[in-house]
Amino acid sequence: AAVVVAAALVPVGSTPASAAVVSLSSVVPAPASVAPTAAVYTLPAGATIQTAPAAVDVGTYLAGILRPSTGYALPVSTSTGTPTSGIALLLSGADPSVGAEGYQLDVTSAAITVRAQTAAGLFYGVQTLRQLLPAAVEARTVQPGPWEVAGGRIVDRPRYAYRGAMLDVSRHFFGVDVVKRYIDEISQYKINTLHLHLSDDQGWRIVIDAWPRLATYGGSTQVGGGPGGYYTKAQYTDLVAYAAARHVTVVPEIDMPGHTNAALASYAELNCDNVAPPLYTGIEVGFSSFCVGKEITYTFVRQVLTELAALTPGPYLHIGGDEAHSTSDADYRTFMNRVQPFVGTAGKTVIGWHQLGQADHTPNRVAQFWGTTTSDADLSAAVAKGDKVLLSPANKTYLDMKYTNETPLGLSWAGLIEVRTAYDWDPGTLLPGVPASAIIGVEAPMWSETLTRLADIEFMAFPRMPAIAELAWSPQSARNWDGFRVRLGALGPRWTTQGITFYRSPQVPWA
Ligand code: TNX
Repeated sequence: AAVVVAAALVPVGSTPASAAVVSLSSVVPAPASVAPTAAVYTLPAGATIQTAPAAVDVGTYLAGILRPSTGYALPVSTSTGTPTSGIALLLSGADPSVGAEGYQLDVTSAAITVRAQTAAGLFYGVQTLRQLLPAAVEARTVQPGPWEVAGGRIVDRPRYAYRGAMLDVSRHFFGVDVVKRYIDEISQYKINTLHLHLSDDQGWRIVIDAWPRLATYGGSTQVGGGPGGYYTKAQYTDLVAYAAARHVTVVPEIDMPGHTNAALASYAELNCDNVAPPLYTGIEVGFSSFCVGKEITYTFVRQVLTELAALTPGPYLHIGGDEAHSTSDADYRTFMNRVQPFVGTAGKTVIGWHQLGQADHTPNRVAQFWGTTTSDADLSAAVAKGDKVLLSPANKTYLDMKYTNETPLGLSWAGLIEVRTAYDWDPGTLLPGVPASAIIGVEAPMWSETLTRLADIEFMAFPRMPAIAELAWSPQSARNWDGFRVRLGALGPRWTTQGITFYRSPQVPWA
């Protein structure tokens, strides 16, 4: 099922109003298979969106994208009949190879049909269709059209089940609107998991009823001393639902036993010496630790994780475990071996940074690798114990690393990450000691020590987040840098229309 990843734009000579029809082979992430035809579909003003009853939400989502720019009514109707015109989203008849998240897209001169086995598959088919329409479709005011789509068939499915992005809302707090916008952006590229780093030394960002000062005091500042903030349970639940409507699962993280100054500052009794440290607004790491020998530590962690699990429909709770430099190795194991079962008791699966490999295995545990080398003792221990592995190598996937020495934002401890560095590697072979079958996916973390607003997040994410999304979605055989840089460059006008701030990497031929 290899694909030809060809040039991005195919000129259409006879239609002066539209410079070009987007090529079926220009989609990011690259589909598993693409078969173009000479046909062209033109969306008529009277088109309807026909959906299977169980996929009305996907139809409504598509209509929400298309109506403002086309000015068309695009009514959404439920029907399972064979479509003869307009756009149909069907839960039957897809090539069985599409599996649980894939889709089949057929474009003829008469109609567009997306078929899948699930609403998620249809949602990804819709994201592909969206990219095949002219970039002006992303405008929020009526544009002239015509709304043409190149003919052919795409049969597509993801390489990995876990396709992640992480946002650090602790070092700088980002409100619900910013996080929703980032969810919209990642879901365009078929990312299905948003990991929220909800606690760290600089801030605690979620209300916990049993320990209210975590949010009201522990959340009251951030790096640089600004006001910080936190999510109420209602706001957090709204975020989780917004993500779910875009087929994104939220994975909440409470980082421990290190990275805990905000909690220790909020409750003196959590400290071994019963003295609360001051709030922290710098960017050092590794100086804080929960008090491993105190029983109240475990009461606290159990209550926090239980409340968090109750807010979390997804399968995972992330318990951090990185850079616990102020916790001895023995204490680290003692702490994690006591804490991990709280996650299982709350009905969730443990995920943690790969240092967690030091602690006992728990069922289905995931170790998130953030190293910069190709082997690591803690990771090997995790894999030997049966852990699955999520790949976030810091020197390739860290969206907070600078692109070049001149990048005004970001850090550089893991290296400079230009677009090619982020893109040009194979998740299946990065770690020679880890069998490909242990890899569940790839995640791109965005740490926020230097990032204070949406435009900063976007500048660091674009174009590297779509690059990592392609690693997680596309078969290795469909990927190569020479084709990718052209497909990426063709997305520039689309991002401009969407109002996305992005880095115009000199490695990419921007359209
Ligand atoms: C390392 S990676 C950290 C974070 C920092 C990040 C900055 C990891 C698990 N820990 O605490 O924010 O570097 O790049």
